[in-house]
Amino acid sequence: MTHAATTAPTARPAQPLRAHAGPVAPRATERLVQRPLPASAVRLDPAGHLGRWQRLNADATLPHSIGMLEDSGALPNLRRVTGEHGGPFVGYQFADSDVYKVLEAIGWEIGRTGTDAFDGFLDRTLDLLERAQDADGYLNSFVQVDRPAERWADLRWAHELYCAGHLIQAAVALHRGAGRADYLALGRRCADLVVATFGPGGRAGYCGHPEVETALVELYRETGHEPYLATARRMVDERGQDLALLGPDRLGAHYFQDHAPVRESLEATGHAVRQLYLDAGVTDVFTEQGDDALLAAMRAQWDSAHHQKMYVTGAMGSRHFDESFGDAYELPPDRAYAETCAAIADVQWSYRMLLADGGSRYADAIERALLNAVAASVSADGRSFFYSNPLHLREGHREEENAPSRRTPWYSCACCPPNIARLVASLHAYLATATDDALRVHLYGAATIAVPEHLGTGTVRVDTAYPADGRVLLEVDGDLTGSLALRVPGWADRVRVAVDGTPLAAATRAELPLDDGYLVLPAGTRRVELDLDMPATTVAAHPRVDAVRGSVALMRGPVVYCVEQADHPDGPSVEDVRLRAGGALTVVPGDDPLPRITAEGVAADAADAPLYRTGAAVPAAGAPVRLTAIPYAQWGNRAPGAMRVWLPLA
Ligand code: FUB
Ligand code: ZN
Repeated sequence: MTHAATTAPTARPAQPLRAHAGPVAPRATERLVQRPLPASAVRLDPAGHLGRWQRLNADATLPHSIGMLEDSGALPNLRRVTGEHGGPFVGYQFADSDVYKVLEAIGWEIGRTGTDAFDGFLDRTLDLLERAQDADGYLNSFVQVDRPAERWADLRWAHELYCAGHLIQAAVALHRGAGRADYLALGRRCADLVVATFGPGGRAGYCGHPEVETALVELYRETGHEPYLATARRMVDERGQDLALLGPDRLGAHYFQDHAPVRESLEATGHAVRQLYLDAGVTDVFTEQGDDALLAAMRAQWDSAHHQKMYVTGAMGSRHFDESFGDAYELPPDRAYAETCAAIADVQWSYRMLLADGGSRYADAIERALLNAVAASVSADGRSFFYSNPLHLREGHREEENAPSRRTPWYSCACCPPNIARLVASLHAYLATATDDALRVHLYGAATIAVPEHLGTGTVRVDTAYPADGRVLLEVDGDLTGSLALRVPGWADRVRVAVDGTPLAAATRAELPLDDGYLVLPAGTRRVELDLDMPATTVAAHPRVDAVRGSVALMRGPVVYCVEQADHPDGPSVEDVRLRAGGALTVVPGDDPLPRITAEGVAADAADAPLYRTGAAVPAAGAPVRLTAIPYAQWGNRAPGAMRVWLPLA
């Protein structure tokens, strides 16, 4: 995305930054292939690609979201509980979770910068939440006021546990990032009630929308209190066991991932965000407690989602009707639902799989989703958002609220915007991990990484314009006594490496001696130049993705491109363009750090063509056109118009 400069000042830290963990901080390490670094060990350079995004998030997305919590009714809903607001409940039953996601984002933001800019909001909101929370820890503004007799009565739809999960995650983030024991206590009161109600010895039950599982595990990690973990485990174990806990629904049991026990559920199905949040929670439970059947199911789930049901942008979920995964290879570009939250959930889950299972494929998936699907969901000014992320916007698109032609400032179901805020505020935590003997770098961005104590002292400085180009310079300032393992992305064909000034290899990825996708450089390495060739290329989908058969997408490195009408103001319609097979693709630098791609195409105006023609299998040849493609993440920031990722070949 193009990150416009913003002017809102970010308060400077008054104190040295706190050392703190990021969103995932496993306690049990014996099953982990690698461990997270503390979030405070990684600082993204504010001038780099990811760092600019974090700055935009802090300066624009977060303040905007705080304002929208008021305007959308989410905070007034909570004031109904305290009697300060007399209007009706506004929005969906789970609107409280919008507040919690913003709070979570603030926790990571304070941890990252030490800012005090949000302290007033934090204090006011804590005061409100504490007063709204029932004495036994219950907090749900819809149920408390409108259905007081129906606590935990509608596990299928009421989202009480889902909201509790987001409250718990906010509490953990604010405790880790900002040292807020008051927020942790608020979250624990709620979690203790969840444990008392649904934990061991309590009634059986789990939420129609998974989320609380991963939250409870993280709270266990933060506090060491075992019942949180045991409750998450119980919810994972009970799900899909035909206990009639959620009951029948017009959307079917698959929608809720309640059709089969978790260990037997090997295909990504049903509501995409629900499936992916559940998978994150299951992976967390495996990490803490073991059970190889859980890991095996997660591997199968991951393969199903990523090898059969993922868009080229990393987005997931192709059906609008129930926001769900489709069948294998059902990936229509124009009717892609591709909800922002699903891409975010996939980043969160794939990171947990990276920790638990290792392998650069997980980091490849994180990078793909982050730089394409998630990045596209935010406007250049950080204040409007896509909910669904189609790969083709048709001329004259008939808009639906969740499928607009342009990003909008908020949604009546506002799950996505604050979800972006919490992910981006914690992005630095995803960059690198450690094993007993190596520092592993997974995502490339200009950054400084503190060497973990067990691997020496000092920092590793990463200088790169990635993904604008593929050159990454890593320099050790201090003493790295372990090795340095660098992910060689799956998209990279040709790689040059120089270590301490000595060229090691100029090789194809397949020729490199990679360990699970990582190039491992020995202890004592001081300077590595990694140069990943980043030509513009075409990418074709599996032949069974009928919706884009005969088409290709343009990519450069990890970045997916699209053709937008705004770059072809005098025609042709991007609906009618085709790419000349084998034609040159030219990388054209411009104002934005990410270059454009120009390509040879043809176009024949098809606006008046009959819907069906007899006997003409091949479309008529068209006139030559010069096509301009921009990064998909940047589409929709200029004049409205059609856009497409997949280009039929001429
Ligand atoms: O149900 C809560 C959230 O609202 C889901 O995760 C989104 O898909 C939207 O339906
Ligand atoms: Zn969403």
